[in-house]
Amino acid sequence: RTTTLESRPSASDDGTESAPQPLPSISPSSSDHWWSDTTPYVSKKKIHSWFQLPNGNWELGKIISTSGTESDITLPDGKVLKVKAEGLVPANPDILDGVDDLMQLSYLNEPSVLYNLQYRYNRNMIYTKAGPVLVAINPFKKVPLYGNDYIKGYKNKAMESPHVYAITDTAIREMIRDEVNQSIIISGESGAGKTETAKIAMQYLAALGGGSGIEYEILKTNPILEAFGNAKTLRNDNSSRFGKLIEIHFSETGKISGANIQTFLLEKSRVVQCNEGERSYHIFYQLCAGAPPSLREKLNLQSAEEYRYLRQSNCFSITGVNDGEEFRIVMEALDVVHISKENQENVFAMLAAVLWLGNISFTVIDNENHVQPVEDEGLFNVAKLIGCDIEDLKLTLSTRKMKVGNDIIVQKLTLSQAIDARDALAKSIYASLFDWLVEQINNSLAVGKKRTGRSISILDIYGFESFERNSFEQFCINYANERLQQHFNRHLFKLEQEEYIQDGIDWTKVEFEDNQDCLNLFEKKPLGLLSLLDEESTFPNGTDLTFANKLRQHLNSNSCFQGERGKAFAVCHYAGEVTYDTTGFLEKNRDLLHLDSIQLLSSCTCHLPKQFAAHMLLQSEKPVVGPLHKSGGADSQKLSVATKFKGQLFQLMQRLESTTPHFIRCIKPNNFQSPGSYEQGLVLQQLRCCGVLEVVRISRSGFPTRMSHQKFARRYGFLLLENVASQDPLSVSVAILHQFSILPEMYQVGYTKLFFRTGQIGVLEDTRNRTLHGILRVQSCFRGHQA
Ligand code: AD9
Ligand code: MG
Repeated sequence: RTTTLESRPSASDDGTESAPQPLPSISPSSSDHWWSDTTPYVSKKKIHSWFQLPNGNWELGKIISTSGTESDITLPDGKVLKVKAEGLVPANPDILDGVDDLMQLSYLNEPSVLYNLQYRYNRNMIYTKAGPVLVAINPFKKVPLYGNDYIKGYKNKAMESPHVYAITDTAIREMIRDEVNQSIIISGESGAGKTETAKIAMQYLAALGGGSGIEYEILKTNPILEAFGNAKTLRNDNSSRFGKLIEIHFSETGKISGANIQTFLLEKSRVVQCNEGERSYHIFYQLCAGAPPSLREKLNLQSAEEYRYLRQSNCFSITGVNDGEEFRIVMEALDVVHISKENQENVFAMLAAVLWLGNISFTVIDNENHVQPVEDEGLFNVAKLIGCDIEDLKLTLSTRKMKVGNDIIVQKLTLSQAIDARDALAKSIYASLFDWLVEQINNSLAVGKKRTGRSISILDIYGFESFERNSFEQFCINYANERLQQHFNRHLFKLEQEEYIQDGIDWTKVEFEDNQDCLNLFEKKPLGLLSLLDEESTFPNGTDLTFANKLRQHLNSNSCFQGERGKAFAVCHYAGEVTYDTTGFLEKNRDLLHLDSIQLLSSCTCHLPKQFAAHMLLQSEKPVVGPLHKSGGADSQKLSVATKFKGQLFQLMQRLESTTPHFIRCIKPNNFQSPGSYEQGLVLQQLRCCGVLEVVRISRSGFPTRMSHQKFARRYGFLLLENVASQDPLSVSVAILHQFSILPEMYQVGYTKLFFRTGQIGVLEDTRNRTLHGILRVQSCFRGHQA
């Protein structure tokens, strides 16, 4: 990494109006022991201290006496308690209540961090810095922190308290200053607020403007993608079921010139099946509730309750959401991204076709359980909506053509095979529609075709999930989160410390929770979860159970793996242990669509299904075969879902590696999506998972700002009073440090670079800016005189 970090908001120059400032005497220049919570804490009299209640929560008390191993503590309400002295943890002085960077805490320990975050949260200050990382706690209510006045405030630096706007502003500044692409990486559990945070960052970027309304268009992609890619789950009423990287391009003048959206692995199983209390994708309910009468008639649209796919989970509405109104918002947004009315109607026709597909049922026609689709409105509507021959549709749903030697034979499907074929068709139409929409949006956003400038990417993927029952989807989602966690670790712990050591400065290593073992468990070849899954998926006789058995057989020695009974296994993720049920793993991983179905789509008179079919054929270079075609073998297989996903993630990480990352960690304060409730245990678990305390520790004792001797000498050399033109960069640098009386404990001189503690470079930058400003003024005066 070559970028410097000097403009990061820091403890000393990051004041807010509302949050109190630290004691002047407490500054990082004192030796390190004063903040370290690893030093044994001597429980002194009258000192405020944290102690833990039996329920695990921390409570603040004042020590009145200590004898032996026990201390007497008074609580704020006057009660006196006897507690174990060794369990006491030092509390910070009141004046540090609610500091806006955890780096400012005198005592850095878990209860103090929890308390500080809660203190701020209770006052609607949901953002707090943890060194370079922005911590955002989901308020689950509207907070008065956004909008034009705030955007202006952060733009002209009138406001500096931690905020998504502030971190986005930093990204813009660093992009311009360092000429390096930037990324804003948002992580956190499901429901923690990633998608909202991503939108807030986009809002700030959009305020930079671009001309041609491109920034408005970019914002309008959100309601569209959320309608088609988000759904109500048990964790989040608006849960993203796909990952998204939006890359916003800038022109050389710093204006937005276009954007590109990349999406990752949409959860398509949700289209045909979802759990009690959850919903399918929002757009289905929106369409049913909001379609105008003419459209309803054309699509023969019924209410959501009439469709089997929507009915099965017994949940149709979301509290506080008007699906009909949302539909109008989506239609408007589709206009904005230049999707023609005709195409919009085609999109809605595909949605209706998916819904009607779910209503197709079958009758058994012989004693081998072979079936035929029932000729009812479901069948008729699907044929009409996608524009295919009704007899072709019936055949596709009830038979399978197979090649045996040189002959084509037709095999009848059993009931469960027919249902699978029907559902596979519905899923593939929906997933193709989603991809098609993203493609249209990208065409519309690619205004500035000549991409000369830089970019800022915002990453918002589905958060870590752990349900009662976890399937293939959670397996992929949690794997993605492991990858992201590693990127976070790499940048904040590994690279940071490696750089200190390489450049030969004094440094005691800070340990962090490395998740490499868990990633190995997934990725190792040939004996990792993904390889074994792929192998079993290609075996003709492989089943979910044989897969689970194989895992137990090969992976039991891995410390992150736990074999369970039957078809289950567990993985120790960085964010906690998750037990997966392998039921459906192989089929979802194979994700086969029979050639018959693709041929049916190609034969359609409507252009969308035709396009989908062409795309599917292109994706699977080799002919697609069904599970009935028992030849197996790698040569007849298209890429498995897991392998494709892994490839996408690797690409994503590569892309992110070429950017300067800015991390936002979203935290969910309770599991009920309810405002005002802050559960210490839940927050603490999330803070621990992402190593927030360690990040703060490194940032505080570390040297987050660095600059090569050359750059430093070039940048500030002209401020020197004595003439040093002939000297080498290191001597010039040292002269600058002396002239500005930078304290020795505030920097270290490495072999190639100078390393500074937080905030140190600020003084120099200010002087430089003032001086440059002065020079410019003098020059313009001078030119004025000449003229
Ligand atoms: V998932 O991994 O996609 O399931 P996210 O994306 O982390 O999840 P999301 O952004 O969807 O969570 O936030 C969940 C809900 O929290 C939102 O629907 C809002 O109701 C609420 N939320 C989140 N952030 C804010 C905020 N800054 N202000 C107000 C918020 N409400
Ligand atoms: Mg989300």
